[in-house]
Amino acid sequence: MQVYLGLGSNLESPVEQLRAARAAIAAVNGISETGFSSLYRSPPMGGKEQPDYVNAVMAIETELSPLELLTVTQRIENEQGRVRSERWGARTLDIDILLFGDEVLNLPDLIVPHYGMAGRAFVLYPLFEIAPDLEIPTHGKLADLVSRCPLDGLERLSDVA
Ligand code: A4P
Ligand code: MG
Repeated sequence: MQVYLGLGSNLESPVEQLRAARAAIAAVNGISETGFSSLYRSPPMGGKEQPDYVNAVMAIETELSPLELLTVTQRIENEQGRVRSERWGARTLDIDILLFGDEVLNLPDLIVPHYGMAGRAFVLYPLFEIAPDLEIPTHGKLADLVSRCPLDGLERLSDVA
């Protein structure tokens, strides 16, 4: 199954967080990496006083079920990402399952397509970079979503994580 993951971090070294997350995800049995976007910086969505985020999108092929994949991504968040933060809301590592093939899932623990993705520049632009022809279930063409989505301060950082 072709899957897209959204990675985000606003710890002091978010680039390192994303690098570690990418390696950890790619090392899982039943997952292989098929693409990785540039890194992008953006101001925190939601207006809370916290550091800027670094975001990226990773493409994988997986034999895991959606819930198995969620267990894996949450384990990686816990093991490598989440450390105690004094600031409420700041993230060392957040991994969102954006798309799982063209499945539409409304499970108690897993909503796919990810509920916020259609309006978030820090998801849409990196996704468009690696999969410009995507059709998002229930939302339509990715290219149309991107063209309607203001940058909101999004900035491309570098070509490779
Ligand atoms: N869950 C349901 N659907 C999914 C899915 N598709 N992928 C459930 C992953 N998880 C999913 O997640 C809470 C619960 O969502 C999980 O237990 C899972 O069962 P969480 O990661 O523990 O909590 P969260 O991330 O704080 O909540 P939420 O609502 O997912 O926050 P967001 O939407 O991820 O936003 N600003 C910028 N610039 N860049 C960012 O990346 N990220 C956030 C977090 C806020 N502002 C940001 C950014
Ligand atoms: Mg999340």
